[in-house]
Amino acid sequence: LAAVRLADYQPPDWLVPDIELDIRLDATRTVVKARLHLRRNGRHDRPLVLDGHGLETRIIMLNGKGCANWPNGDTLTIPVDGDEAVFETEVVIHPSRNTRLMGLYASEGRLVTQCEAEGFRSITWFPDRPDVLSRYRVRLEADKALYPILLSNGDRGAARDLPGGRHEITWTDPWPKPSYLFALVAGQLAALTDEFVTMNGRRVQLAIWTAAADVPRCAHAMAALKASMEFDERVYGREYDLDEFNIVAVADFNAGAMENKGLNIFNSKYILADSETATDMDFDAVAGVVAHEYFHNWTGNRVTCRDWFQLSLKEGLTVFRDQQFSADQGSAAVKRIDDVRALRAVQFPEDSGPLAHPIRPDHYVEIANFYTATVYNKGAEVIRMLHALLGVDGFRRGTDLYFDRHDGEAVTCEDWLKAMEDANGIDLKQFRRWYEQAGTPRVSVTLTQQGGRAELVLRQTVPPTPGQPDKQPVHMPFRLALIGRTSGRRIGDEQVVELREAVTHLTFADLPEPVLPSLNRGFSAPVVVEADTARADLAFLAAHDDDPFARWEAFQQLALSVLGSDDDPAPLVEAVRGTLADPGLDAAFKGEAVLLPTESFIGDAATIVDVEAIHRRREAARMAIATGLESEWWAAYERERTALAGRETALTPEAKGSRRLANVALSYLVTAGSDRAFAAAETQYHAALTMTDRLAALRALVNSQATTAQGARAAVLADFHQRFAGNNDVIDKWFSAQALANRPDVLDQVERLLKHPDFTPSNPNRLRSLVGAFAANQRWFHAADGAGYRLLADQLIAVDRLNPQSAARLAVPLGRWRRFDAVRAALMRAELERIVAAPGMSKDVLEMASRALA
Ligand code: B3K
Ligand code: ZN
Repeated sequence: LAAVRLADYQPPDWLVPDIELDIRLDATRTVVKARLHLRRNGRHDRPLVLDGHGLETRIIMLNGKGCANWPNGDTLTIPVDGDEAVFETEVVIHPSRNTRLMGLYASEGRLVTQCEAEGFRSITWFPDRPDVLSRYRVRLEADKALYPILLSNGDRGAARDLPGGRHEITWTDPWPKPSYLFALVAGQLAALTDEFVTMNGRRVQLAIWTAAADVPRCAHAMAALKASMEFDERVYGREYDLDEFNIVAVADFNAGAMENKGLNIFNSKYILADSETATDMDFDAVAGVVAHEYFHNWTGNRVTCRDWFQLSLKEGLTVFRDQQFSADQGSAAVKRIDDVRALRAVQFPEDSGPLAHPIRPDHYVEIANFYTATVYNKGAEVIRMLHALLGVDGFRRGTDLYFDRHDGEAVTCEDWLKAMEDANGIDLKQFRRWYEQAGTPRVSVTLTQQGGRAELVLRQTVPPTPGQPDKQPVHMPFRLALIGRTSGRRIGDEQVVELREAVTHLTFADLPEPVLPSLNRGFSAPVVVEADTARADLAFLAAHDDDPFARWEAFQQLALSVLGSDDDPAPLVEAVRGTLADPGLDAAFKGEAVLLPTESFIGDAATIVDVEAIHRRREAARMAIATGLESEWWAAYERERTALAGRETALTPEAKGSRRLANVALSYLVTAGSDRAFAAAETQYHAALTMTDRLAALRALVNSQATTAQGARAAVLADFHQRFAGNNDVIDKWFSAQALANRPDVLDQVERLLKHPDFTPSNPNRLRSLVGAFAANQRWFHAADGAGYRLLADQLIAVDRLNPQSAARLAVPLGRWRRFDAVRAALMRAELERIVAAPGMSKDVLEMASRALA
C-alpha cells in the first residue's frame, strides 16, 4: 500500500486559472469536454500531470492539436512548451454504473456529484488537488423532460431550449476554487425558496431542492440557513458572496453533506424534517449540518486547504463554528454535553487504538479514510482551546487576520496558527503539539488541604500511539474552581489555568471551608481527568457543582466508579433522585443528567472490556433506578406531558426539554415493567404528534425484556413500518431500533432484516442503520461465539464491491480487538485477516484493516 506523505509536498507545477466544462448529461453515457487554461507555476521544465479515474478518453488536445500522449492508468502526462497553454479533453463516463458515489452518479433518477476529496478525477482529467484553484464556466446540456433542473456552482446564465427535447444552461462561478468544490445536479426537483439580505445589502435567493412532495419538509433547514447567514455576519463579520445559494437533498450520499460553492449537496437525512418524521435530535442535526456547510463558505471555500493533510484546517474550525451556532440557538449546556459525549464515544476510542492519528496526519494511503472524528471533533476541540486561550475578542482578531491574509488562497494549519499569533502577539509554539501528537492527554489531579490552605497538583501525560512512542506535554486551558464541601457553593472565582509543564502546582489560601475541585469545567481541554475522587464527593458535586458540564460529569464519574464494580447501585439511585427533585435544574438538563453512561463508554474506561459484566451491572443499575424511583418517574412523566399539552410539536428549548425528560422517564418506567407502563408506552406510541414521542415509545417497548410486552412490541414495529413505508429516513430508524435493541435475539433479528426487501446496502444510510447500528450494540455484537463479527465482515466484503468508503467504515469496530478478552480478540483478528485476504478488496478497506492488525 503506497502512502502519500506530508513531507513530500511540492507546489503544483501547472496552475489552471480557468476551466470550461461542457457536459452532455445522460444517466448511462455522459460526455464531458474540458478546456483547461494552463499556466506554468515557477521556472521548471516538468510536464503537465493530470489525474483521471475510470474515464473513457476520446480526445486529448494541446493548443488545438491532437496529442500523441495517452493515459497510463490513472495519470496522464503531457509535455508542454511555453508558459501558457490550452489543454482539451473529451471523455465519456457512466453515472448509472457508479456505485462508489464519488464523481458523477445517479440517485433516484437524478444526476449528482461528490468531488471531495478526489472525485473530480472521475469526471474529467485534471490536477485534482486542492491547491489548484480555477474559475469555472460550466455548460450543462440534458434531456429537458428527464432533467428539467440543471444546477452548478456560481451565477446562473440564460437557459435555452435545444432541438430534440433538450436544453442547456451555463453557470459561471467568479470565485476561484479547487476541483473538490465543483458540483452539478440535474433532475426533477422542486424548491422551497426564500431570500436573505446580507449586511451590505446583497439580496441572495435561497433554494432548497428536493422531490416536490418533500418541499414542506425543508422549512426547518431553510430557517437554519438564514440563521447561519445571520450568525456568520454577527459573530465573524463574514458575508455571503453570490446572488444565489442552492441546496439539494439526495437519498444516496456517502457523507452528511458537501459544501460545494453556492451549491451544497446534502444527504437528505440532514435536510428533510417535520415533526411527524424527525426527532428533536434530527431537527438539531439538520440545523447543525446546514450551518456547518454554510460556514464552510468562508472556512474551506474562500480560504481552502493546501493539501489533504490540512483537512482539519477547514473541518475542525468549521465544526467549532457549527457548535458555537447550535449553542447560540438553543441550550448551550446540553449542546456541550452532547458534543463531549460524541467526542468520547468515537474520537477517544480512535485516539487510543490502532487508527490513532494527529489532527494533522502526516501520511495516508486513502484520504477518504481520514474524514475522522479526530480531524473533525478533536480538531474542533483544539480550536475551542484557542478560543479559550485568546478570549472572544482575541479569537476574532485572529480570524479577521486569517481571512484578510488568505482570502482566495490554499493554506496550511501553520498559516492559521501564525494568524492567531500575529493578531494577538502571542507564541503558540507549544500549542502546535496538538497538531503533531496523537493520543488523548491524561491529567491526574490531587488536592490536599490543611485548614484554609489547599494545594492542587496537576500532572499531564500523553500516551504513546502507533508510530509515536514518546510525547511532549501540551499547552492547554484548564478551567477549574473550588466547591465548598459544606456550603455546596463555589469558593472564589473560576480560573482558566494554562497547563504547559508535565507538573503544575497551584495553591489556594484563606479558604473558609473544606473544598472539592471542580475540574475541566465546560470540558475546556479534550483530556481524560483522573482525580480519584471519593464516591461521596462525586455525589456531592453531582448535586452542587455550579458548572452544568462539571455537574453532569460528576454523575458520569460516579456511575463509572459504581459500574466498574459489583457494588450496590444505591448511590446512583440517590443521585438521580436528587437531580429529579432539584428545582434549580431545567428538564433538558435533567434528561441528560439521569442517564447512565453507555456500555461502550464503561468499557472504554476499563483495561479490558468485560462485555457480560458491564451489561449485567448496567442493567441492574438501570433496574434499581427504575424501580427505586418509580413514583418519581411517573410524576416527572405526567408533569412534562402536562407541560407539553397544547404545544406538543413546539421546537423551543423548553418543549424539547420536556419531551426529553418525559421520554427518559418512560423508558425507566418500561424498564420497571408494570402493565401500566406498557400501556402508557403503547398509548403514547399511537397518539404521538411527534417522531420524538413515537420513536421513544417504540424504543422503550422494543428494548423491554418482559414477555408481557411481547405483543405490544410486535404490534408497534409492524405499525411503524407500515405507517412510514417509503420514507427512507424513517425506515432507517425502524432498522436501527431493532439493531440496537437490548435483547438477546438481536443477532437473529439482524440476520432476518438483512433479507428484508427494504435493506438496500448500496444506500449508505440504510447500511449504517442496520449493520453500523448493530456493531454499536456492544453486548450483542460482541457475542462470545464471534457470530456478530462474522456477520459484519461478510457485509463489509460484499459492500466493498459497490462502495469502498461505506465498506471501510465498517472495519472500525473490528479494529478495537485489543480492548477485548483473548477469545474475542482472536475472533475479531480472524475476521480482519479474512477481509485482508479476500480477493480484490479496495485500498480503502485494506488500509483500515491492515492498520487495525498492525
Ligand atoms: N467536506 C465534506 C466532506 C465529504 C467528503 C467525504 N469523503 C463534508 C463536510 O465536512 O462538510
Ligand atoms: Zn465540513
